[in-house]
Amino acid sequence: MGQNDNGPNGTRSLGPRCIALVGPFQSGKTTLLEAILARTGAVQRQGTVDAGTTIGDSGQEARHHKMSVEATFATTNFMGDNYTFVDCPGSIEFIQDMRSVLPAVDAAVVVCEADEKKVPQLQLILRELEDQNIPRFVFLNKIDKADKRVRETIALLQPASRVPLLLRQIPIWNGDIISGFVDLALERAFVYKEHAPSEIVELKDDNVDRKKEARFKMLETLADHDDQLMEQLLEDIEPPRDKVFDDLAKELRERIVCPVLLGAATRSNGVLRLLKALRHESPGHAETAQRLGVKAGNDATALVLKTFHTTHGGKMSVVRLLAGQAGDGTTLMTPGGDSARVSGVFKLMGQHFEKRPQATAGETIAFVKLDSAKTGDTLASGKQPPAALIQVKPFAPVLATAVQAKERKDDVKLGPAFTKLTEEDPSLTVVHNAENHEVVIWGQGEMHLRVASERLADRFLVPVSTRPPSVGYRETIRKPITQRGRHKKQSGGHGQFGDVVLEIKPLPRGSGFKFEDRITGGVVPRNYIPAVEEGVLDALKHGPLGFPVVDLSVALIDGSYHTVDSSDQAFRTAGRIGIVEGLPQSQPVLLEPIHEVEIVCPTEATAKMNAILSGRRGQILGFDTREGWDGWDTVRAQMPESEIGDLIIEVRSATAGVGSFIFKFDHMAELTGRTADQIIAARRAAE
Ligand SMILES: Nc1nc2c(ncn2[C@@H]2O[C@H](COP(=O)(O)OP(=O)(O)OP(=O)(O)O)[C@@H](O)[C@H]2O)c(=O)[nH]1
Ligand SMILES: [Mg+2]
Repeated sequence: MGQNDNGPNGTRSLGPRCIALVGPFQSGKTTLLEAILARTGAVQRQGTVDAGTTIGDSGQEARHHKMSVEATFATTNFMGDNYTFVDCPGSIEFIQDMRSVLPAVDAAVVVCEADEKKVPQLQLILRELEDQNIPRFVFLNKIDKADKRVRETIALLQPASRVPLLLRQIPIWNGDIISGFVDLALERAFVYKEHAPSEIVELKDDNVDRKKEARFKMLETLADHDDQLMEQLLEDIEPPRDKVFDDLAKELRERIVCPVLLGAATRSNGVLRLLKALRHESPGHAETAQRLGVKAGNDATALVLKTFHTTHGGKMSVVRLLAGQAGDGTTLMTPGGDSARVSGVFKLMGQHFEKRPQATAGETIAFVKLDSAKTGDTLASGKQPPAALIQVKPFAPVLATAVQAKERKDDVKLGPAFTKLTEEDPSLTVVHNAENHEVVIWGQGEMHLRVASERLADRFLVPVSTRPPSVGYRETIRKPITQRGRHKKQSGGHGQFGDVVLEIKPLPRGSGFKFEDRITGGVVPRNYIPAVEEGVLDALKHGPLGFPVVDLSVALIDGSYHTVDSSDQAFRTAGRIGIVEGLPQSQPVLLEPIHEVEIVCPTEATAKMNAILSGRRGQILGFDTREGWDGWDTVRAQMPESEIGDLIIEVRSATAGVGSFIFKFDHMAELTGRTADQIIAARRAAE
């Protein structure tokens, strides 16, 4: 076999590796994992996504939707070394799992295809890798249905990467079909075999020149960071093969190039070459630990990549052990000072776990019942709490749904289920609205929320129903009024008597509510006044239009009492009556929340954003280029909350899935006319 089989590092093993498979939606990551597992003998036969037989999508929700919805781990062995591959979801909505895993991997394989529409997504993913300094290969997949030159494809994909995409293989065409490839570093030609290693063949004449040219291009790019190689190229000296492999490995590790390999995951084409490139060129855990700033020493140090709860109760923390050893009985501490004892180490293969003895540095394994550990946590075995190696901040949520247990008896199970749900996926947040008792799950998109409610049912055994969350409408008044509120009841012995006169006045937007006591001469005794205010506040929870009333002042200016029949209760009722009778005459008006929205999108979609925002009663505040993002814009606008509800769906469809936004409350604005009438009517109908 060729030089590459020993590799630039000879036979020295770098220990167990952890490699992420990432890339745009549906590019073939799960299929590639399957091909890798079949090629390395971890599975007997390569499963397919369509038949629902892959390890990567073995989770219930992934199977159901035929797409990955969480990171899946599978450990295998290749040429004597332990490798854990992490199949990450491609959908932007599930990108959080990828972001939690990336910091601890040695390298990523970015699986992509020659599809122009997926370039913005590719850019987004490469961006994460660039920002986190992760060495990365591109695996140009689906080469079996390539309909353009690979060189054209590279040109198409290049704008998504800040570093050069370095073509390492060129295809061998047989008519319209790619039948094999030439490895430009090995200088060998291979013919693809379905589900078997490619076969070395003689390089044919017409490919010799193409190879020469492409190889020169590859070397030229490498030489940009290697003066010696540049000199050799200029002087027409053929660089030694070892030198080329060394440069490939070095420049990958320094993240100044991104090598591109070709293949077809469904046929297992190009998979062995990919594995060999990973073996010889990707860094090992020692380098990864160094990148993360792990202190040298004997302590076990690990990062939690994912947390999940099995139906049978156990919490699993998938960790990458970056240094030291850990097994049953090892005590690990979080940066917060909580400690937990490892009581079970498992090797992962999709949904399947296999108990195993102690783990050594570099391995990716699952620990059970580390109750205090969260995804993203640094764990260490020392006496002192470790410093956190990383901080992964989830993306801000963009879509919400209100949820309710389908059966009342499950209400008590909801709280713990939400805790587990958000522990598993930190890009979901659960918000309890104290005002209307609504429970709202916030997430990254429609599918994300759908999977969240499926998970509540499947994993945590609480079936839920969902509906759009209510909008934070309010109402206020436009006209001042003075209103009497009188409560008098004579029933049998003890009666009830309370009598107040309220001066009700509008206040400027954002003032909230003010209560004033302007009683003179004790016409309402002091001790009843708090009860009047309580009654007023109670009535303001539900104004004449059906919403909480804000931005008004209520002054208690007059009233009367009865020495026997007056009570707190009677004055509370009187205060309430004053408001209930007064407000309808004060020209109530609906208020709707307006948020400031900041949309980010590729520049070609900016005009579409303009139209989307205008169509949703948005007021554009300005456009700008997105800082640090070539080819992207930022659009700022003010927009009613009711229109933000499903805004993300439209934004995503106008941006090939990559547009997003953040928003924050700005002000309440009066809403009149037909839209207001409809909202008020809907509210009445719901009551
Ligand atoms: N023709 C062809 N189709 C492929 C290849 N690899 C994957 N596919 C198909 O592409 C589709 C998506 O494959 P997956 O493996 O689920 O892709 P993925 O990247 O894991 O998808 P997500 O995880 O949902 O982003 C499936 O229908 C695969 O059969 C390939 O090499 N050639
Ligand atoms: Mg997948």
